[in-house]
Amino acid sequence: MPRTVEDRPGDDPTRRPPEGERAIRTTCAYCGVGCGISATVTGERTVDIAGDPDHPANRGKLCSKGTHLGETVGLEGRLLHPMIGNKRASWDKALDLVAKRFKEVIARHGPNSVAFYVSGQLLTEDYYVANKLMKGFIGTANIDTNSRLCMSSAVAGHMRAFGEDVVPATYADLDAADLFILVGSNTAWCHPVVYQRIRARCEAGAKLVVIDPRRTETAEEADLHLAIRPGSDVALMNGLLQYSREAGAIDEAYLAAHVAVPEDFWDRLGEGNDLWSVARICDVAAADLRHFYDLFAATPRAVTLFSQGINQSTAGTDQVNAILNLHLATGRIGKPGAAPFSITGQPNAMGGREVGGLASTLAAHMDFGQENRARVQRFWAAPTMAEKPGLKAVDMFRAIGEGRIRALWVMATNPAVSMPDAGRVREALAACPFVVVSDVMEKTDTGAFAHVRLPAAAWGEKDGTVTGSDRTISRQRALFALPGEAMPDWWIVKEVARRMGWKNAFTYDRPADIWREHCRLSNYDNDGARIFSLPGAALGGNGAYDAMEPFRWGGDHPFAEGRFPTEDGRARLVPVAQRPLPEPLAKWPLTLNTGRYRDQWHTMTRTGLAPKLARHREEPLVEVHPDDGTRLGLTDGGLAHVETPQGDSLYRVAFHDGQRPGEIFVPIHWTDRTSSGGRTGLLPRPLVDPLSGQPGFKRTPAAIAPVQTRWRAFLLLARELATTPRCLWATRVAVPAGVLWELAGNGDLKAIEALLPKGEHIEAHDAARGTRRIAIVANGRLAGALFATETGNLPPRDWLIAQLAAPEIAPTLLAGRAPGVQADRGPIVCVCFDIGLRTIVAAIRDQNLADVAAIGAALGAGTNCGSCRPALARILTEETSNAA
Ligand SMILES: Nc1nc2c(c(=O)[nH]1)N[C@H]1C(S)=C(S)[C@@H](COP(=O)(O)OP(=O)(O)OC[C@H]3O[C@@H](n4cnc5c(=O)[nH]c(N)nc54)[C@H](O)[C@@H]3O)O[C@H]1N2
Ligand SMILES: Nc1nc2c(c(=O)[nH]1)N[C@H]1C(S)=C(S)[C@@H](COP(=O)(O)OP(=O)(O)OC[C@H]3O[C@@H](n4cnc5c(=O)[nH]c(N)nc54)[C@H](O)[C@@H]3O)O[C@H]1N2
Ligand code: SF4
Ligand SMILES: [Mo]
Repeated sequence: MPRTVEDRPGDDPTRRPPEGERAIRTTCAYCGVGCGISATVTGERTVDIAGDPDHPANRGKLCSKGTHLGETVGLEGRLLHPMIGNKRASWDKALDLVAKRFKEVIARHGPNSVAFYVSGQLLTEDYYVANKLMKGFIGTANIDTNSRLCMSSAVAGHMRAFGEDVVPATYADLDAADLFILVGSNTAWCHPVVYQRIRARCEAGAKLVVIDPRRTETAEEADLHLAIRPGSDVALMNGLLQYSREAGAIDEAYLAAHVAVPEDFWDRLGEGNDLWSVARICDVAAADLRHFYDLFAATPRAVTLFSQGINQSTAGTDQVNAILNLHLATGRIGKPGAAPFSITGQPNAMGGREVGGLASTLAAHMDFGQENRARVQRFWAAPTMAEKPGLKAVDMFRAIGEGRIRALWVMATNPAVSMPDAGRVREALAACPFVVVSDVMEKTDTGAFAHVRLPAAAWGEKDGTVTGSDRTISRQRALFALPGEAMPDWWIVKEVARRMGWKNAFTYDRPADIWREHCRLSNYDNDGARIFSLPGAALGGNGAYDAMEPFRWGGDHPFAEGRFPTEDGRARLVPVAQRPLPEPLAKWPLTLNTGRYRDQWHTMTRTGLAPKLARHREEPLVEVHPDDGTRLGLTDGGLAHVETPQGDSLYRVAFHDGQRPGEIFVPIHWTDRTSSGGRTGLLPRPLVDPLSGQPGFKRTPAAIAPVQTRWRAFLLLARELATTPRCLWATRVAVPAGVLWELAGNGDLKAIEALLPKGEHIEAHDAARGTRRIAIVANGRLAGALFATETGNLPPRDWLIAQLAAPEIAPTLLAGRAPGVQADRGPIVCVCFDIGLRTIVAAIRDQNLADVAAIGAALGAGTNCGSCRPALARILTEETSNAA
């Protein structure tokens, strides 16, 4: 097996410079913005991260997640060897076993009895090989991706309107727009670098409208925030189209030349989409709605950006088409600064679409039409082509649960956490006769169900390409040698394909070989009917691949000429109507919304390693409107059970008047590895959009109830625990030099004390308050501490956390504070410079700071990645109104 940098597959060892010598240009591991990174390796597993000033997606900027990538490249927790069951196995044994079991199941039960569940976090080259193996050689389209949960409604919407899945915008359009409409997107947290580009344009006079049921930090900075009733986006957009028509803002010439309009389109739109009806359906003030509609009608250069508030709905595709209708009908497309813009979540969601990684597409933007199948079969010299679309994610896991799929391979995704109704998904995984999981981490909730676990190369080790939201393809480049026995995903899939008998079709030695084949397929028999075509220039040799600069396929404005990839060359207006929104049920009076935190990525397998990223939100919160909270007997900072028909989970309550009454919000990030409750995947229904198959994650009927515990505690440890502490509430965060568990429960504390490491005990007890404080000293340093109380207080964690790294034990350790006075900084707001809320508030008061820039000048806060700038703005507003 190749083990060193020099002999890993396909590497040009001369390319990787010795440590510290020269920066390597690569792409961020996280979101679909696709920021370029300039990485300088400083040691065996250490790297300095900076934004790449020459990358068109970010021009040097990075958000908090990208900035702190260096904290996540260590090897702790990594899966470094193939595992069969709980035993280490050689690659040969593991790969042979996977190939053999898949072949056996296929021989007995046919190709449709096996499945791959893959991910937008694979590189394009990985994705291409997996898709080819399944659809051309195994002969079924039962390969779906977590992008099904992410942007499949956008794909379906694009196909209906344009005839092909083409995003008609680029980031440069953001610099030219006069109006931004962010619908169902918490851009400030989830696409921060795009958001900063939008803010920069707003500072030059552009307007920002945010449409989100919650008042997010994105919404707080908007010129107008419409906190619509969840699920009412079609009404809102149809109302706007109708209003634009009345205001004379329809581009009749554009429609006549370039768009097919169904005969009764306008008549149907006219019904019930007047301003007053829409204001009622959306539950917003008619004056605000009119303000938005007037702005749109008056502003030709408008970009509508949308993400999960639109896509993750059982009406997601209709919601997407309502937005596309608006842009087509008003001619706000194909011109600088005018476009509908689906912003993608994962780093390579777009690359997955390009190779055809969804069960509903074949390859290279071709569907399962007769001609396409024949064409791809010819190109691949494939023995058994998939005949029709395969099972989409939710149906796939249902089929596994019903025993129709008997062998599953999961790559780069964590469905035991992230699928809707994840309790059923776990049952399905447990019942599946053969489960393979390729992951970079040793312990994941999904890996716990695997018969075979395969160690994949992680960011910083892998090599290949990704495509960002605006069709820009960039290279991810390896910074480190492959650790342990980890191997790139493409190599793993290829080796299994070869062992299944298809040696000649899977001969790749390096990612560049796969890339060239992918480019060729995009151009194969393509007379221009498919816009997706990769330029010949990218077809050069390995050297050209290594040196590849970011480039965009499809040009800046693929529809600039008004020609669309449909049979008649016209785009389509698609009639869509608002579906009735059900009234809450007596048993489930609330609507549960789920989404993301600024500094965590999905199931936290990587961001969970970075102490700085843990500071922004240390526990999973359920955000509740204060009126609901009081009415339902909750306390701010207390615990609560959230229950839905699918399951229940536990959260810390946070009152937040930015929630609409009747609606609650929880994060998606916590897992069984990082919490006892707080696992959100258990809660949503497995209901999907009928066209795209994307689950409706944002609107689940729910109930909430307070939970009391006898004691509260925290456990500070220099070493990771093997298992989650057993008590009602336990959540973990990484801290410098260790981990911190926040705990609460009713049972005996002895079980928790037993988790402390061996060493000398220092203890203090206060029976009256039920307080116990224990510190463990080993080799003269703090190895662990447990602070617990029934009725008393727990000290701030900051100083104690720092003691894990202190060279000696402070005499005041059990008091939880330094000798002398120690000001508590409060919750950390700026993670880059480690600045807390109290420090910021004090500076605003003492130095009369009037704006975010002044805070930056005084403290540095917000001047690096900028992710906390919305939070700083809010603190300023609060302080100014307090002062008044
Ligand atoms: N920090 C961070 N960034 C990320 C990720 C991460 O895990 N962490 N993940 C990446 C991925 S894969 C994705 S897909 C993106 C997701 O990025 P976003 O889509 O911005 O994130 P979400 O928090 O899922 O949801 C967006 C918003 O939709 C709103 N919403 C809910 N229901 C409705 C509705 O009916 N109508 C409207 N108009 N809005 C509604 C929610 O209140 C929420 O604020 O983020 C990417 N970036
Ligand atoms: N309730 C609710 N659920 C949701 C959502 C929501 O908004 N609400 N959003 C949905 C969306 S949009 C998304 S994208 C999904 C995300 O959900 P997941 O894809 O399940 O989340 P991740 O934590 O990103 O999982 C990636 C896994 O791949 C591993 N990994 C990382 N890099 C590599 C690699 O190079 N190779 C391999 N083989 N493994 C790797 C990581 O360790 C991790 O275990 O969640 C979905 N689920
Ligand atoms: S916005 Fe942040 S997470 Fe997304 S690609 Fe850029 S640096 Fe990475
Ligand atoms: Mo996503």
